[in-house]
Amino acid sequence: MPARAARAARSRARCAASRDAHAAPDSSDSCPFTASPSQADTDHDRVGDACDNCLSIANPRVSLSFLAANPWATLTGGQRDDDHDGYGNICDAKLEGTPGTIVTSLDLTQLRAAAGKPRASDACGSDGASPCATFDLNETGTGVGSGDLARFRELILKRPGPKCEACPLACVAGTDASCASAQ
Ligand SMILES: [Ca+2]
Ligand SMILES: [Ca+2]
Ligand SMILES: [Ca+2]
Repeated sequence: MPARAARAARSRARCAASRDAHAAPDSSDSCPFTASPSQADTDHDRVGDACDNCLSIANPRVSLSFLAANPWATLTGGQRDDDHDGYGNICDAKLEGTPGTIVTSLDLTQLRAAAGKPRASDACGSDGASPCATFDLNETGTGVGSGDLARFRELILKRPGPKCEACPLACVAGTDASCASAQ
């Protein structure tokens, strides 16, 4: 094969293997849908800084089968984000129905009203009707509990995040959950 044709063939092969059009193939790309030439990953959770919904806290993407097994769940960029605001659960203690942008004691009141409830139910918060998944702040266990309270204490008096800047994070929901129309 002439050299030029060989170069073109190699280029086509690279494009086919990398959907964000830079050198890393999707199989090893920390951001397969967002251009991330440096592949930087500050919190070492294998989600690149350019597409991480919690930049400074490790929160790996869930498996491809997660939503089928957990239909209450919602993801952005393949990571847990059950209120689908672009901030992963693990860095987002700003809970539904509380005013302001900083996590306060009002959010703690909501979390306490969710204590002991199964994360798959919609019986949480002070109204007893909020999705409990949004209170699963440590993304661990089947209910809202002491681990989520411990995570909350790390987040109180802070804003949610930080997350990747200006990253379009696709929202994907299980069959019982939903995504906001505008992300
Ligand atoms: Ca990361
Ligand atoms: Ca992270
Ligand atoms: Ca969130």
